[in-house]
Amino acid sequence: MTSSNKTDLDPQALEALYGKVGANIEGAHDGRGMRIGIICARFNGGISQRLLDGAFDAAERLGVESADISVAWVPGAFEIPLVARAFALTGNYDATIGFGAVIRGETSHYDFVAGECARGLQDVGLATGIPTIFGVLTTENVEQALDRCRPDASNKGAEALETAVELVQVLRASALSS
Ligand code: INI
Repeated sequence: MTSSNKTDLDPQALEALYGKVGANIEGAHDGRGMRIGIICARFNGGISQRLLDGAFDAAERLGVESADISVAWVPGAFEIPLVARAFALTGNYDATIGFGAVIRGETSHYDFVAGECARGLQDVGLATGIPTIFGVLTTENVEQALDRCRPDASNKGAEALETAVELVQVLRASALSS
């Protein structure tokens, strides 16, 4: 997960906290046995595909079987939440992730598409209790989008898959999942 060096969590401060609180819940990065539904936008589909590649790399690292990942393609980012909801309601998935790119320079309705996709995914997660991850890039230009789906550790698709696994584990550990 990427936050700046100045704002990163200090492991020593965390260690000090452990002794004080009743429960300190963190999600293990262990995806064994998890089933994940991924929804990809065909608009800027080359970006979705690169994010998907990153997600599959991370899945392998964290023990998620590729056979336990389902991928659905939709026209654009605006349509992602509806299919995320359908995945979540089946009861067959531990988490869902949306992949796509909304690029400001390319659209006059950037704010609507990006904002509604983010809001819709959050709504799905809150309504269903299934971790629903916003893996859609929202950038000023194509170069920024390409920069965030390179085939290395900085790939945002990999980050989204890691986030999904971590959230599933946090909910399990805190016994908040239904
Ligand atoms: N969809 C995207 O995924 N990214 C975009 O940048 C984009 N632009 O530029 O408009 C986009 N538009 C399509 C939108 O997601 C819907 O598919 C369309 O409005 C039909 O509902």
